[in-house]
Amino acid sequence: MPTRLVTIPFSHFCEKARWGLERCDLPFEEDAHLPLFSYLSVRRAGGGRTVPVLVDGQDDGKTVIADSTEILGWADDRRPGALLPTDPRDRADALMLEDDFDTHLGPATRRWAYFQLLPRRDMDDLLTRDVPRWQKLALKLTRPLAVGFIKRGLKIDTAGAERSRVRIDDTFARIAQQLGDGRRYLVGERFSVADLTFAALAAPVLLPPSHPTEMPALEKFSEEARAQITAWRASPAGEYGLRMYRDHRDERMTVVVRRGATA
Ligand SMILES: N[C@@H](CCC(=O)N[C@@H](CS)C(=O)NCC(=O)O)C(=O)O
Repeated sequence: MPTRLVTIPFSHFCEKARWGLERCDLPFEEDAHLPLFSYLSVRRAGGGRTVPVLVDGQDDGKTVIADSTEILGWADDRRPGALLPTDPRDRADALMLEDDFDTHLGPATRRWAYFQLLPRRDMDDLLTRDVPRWQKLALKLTRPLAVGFIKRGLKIDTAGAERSRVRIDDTFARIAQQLGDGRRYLVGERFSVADLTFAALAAPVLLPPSHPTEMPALEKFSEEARAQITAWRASPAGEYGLRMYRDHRDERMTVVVRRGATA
């Protein structure tokens, strides 16, 4: 049985797990769903509430991992050093940064990007790519209800988007400071889980061209949002995040079967 990754395809925490698995050259099938509809598959797989959830095919699905950080730890155990530095101090630093990005940057970029894009029905085709057909249809029929639910659940409103913008600025400023001495990676001399997590979780506001799920075109955003994205992309942290995508995520290392695409 193949290893399965239950996802919301455009979720940046899912991209974090997907990138880590591909970097470790571990094959998997992606089982893609829309937000809210994902609960069913997550529960059925043995997860909690959120995606990504990995179901290990090597032991007939007995091992279920329901958190992106733990999925990357599982992947690194199989390819030691591919994601986590082997030096204990560097490893601790990388894990601390990963946790910081998971806690602060990830929720902020998600809220800011949702705030910009949720009102746009013309984004639905992009967001529903690869999910089962019945979910696309269900979204069409229940859109106002589903969007209202997501907005309330994630506090997506003008004040929340502004708080998130400030939080993204804060993280970008801290990263710029850290990169100020000319280093190419956040920890040590090599790409690690810290770089991967920053780039994946910043992707919704950097729109990297080599992102594996198609990102919305810049023109789809309001003028104000376009100016903000352009400024983030040109900032030292933004340039670094885009460089991580360019240099370390330019092609797929495994074939990903999106099961939803054929369902
Ligand atoms: N700590 C989790 C967070 C994952 C997460 O927030 N996933 C979101 C998608 S980006 C989710 O599943 N949201 C559905 C929900 O919270 O109900 C991880 O790193 O895996």
